[in-house]
Amino acid sequence: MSQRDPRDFDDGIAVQPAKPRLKRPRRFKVILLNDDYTPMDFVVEVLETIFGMGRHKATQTMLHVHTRGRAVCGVYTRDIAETKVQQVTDLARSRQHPLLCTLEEA
Ligand code: TYC
Repeated sequence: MSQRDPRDFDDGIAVQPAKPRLKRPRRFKVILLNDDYTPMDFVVEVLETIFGMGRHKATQTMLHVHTRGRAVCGVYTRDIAETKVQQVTDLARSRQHPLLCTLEEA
């Protein structure tokens, strides 16, 4: 005798599909600010080592900050963005440069 497959019978109960429970994580821009004292080659080094840019993109981004005042270096989830800001700040201070880096929600 064939078995009653429970998937074929809802016994009159209306079944509401579950709502998707995961929201997209908030994203944060990491922004580098211009100043008059930090050497250009140090900024290029930061963009290469902390933001994974190649030499050409790092140089273009540094020059954008130098001429326009600021640039977005990358967009990340909050923890990663905060870590990038801390890494930039720690490296700059260790070399005694006043370079500023900050976060903005994307
Ligand atoms: N303005 C700096 C100079 O003339 C260079 C610089 C570029 C500094 C980008 C900070 O985020 C910066 N040496």
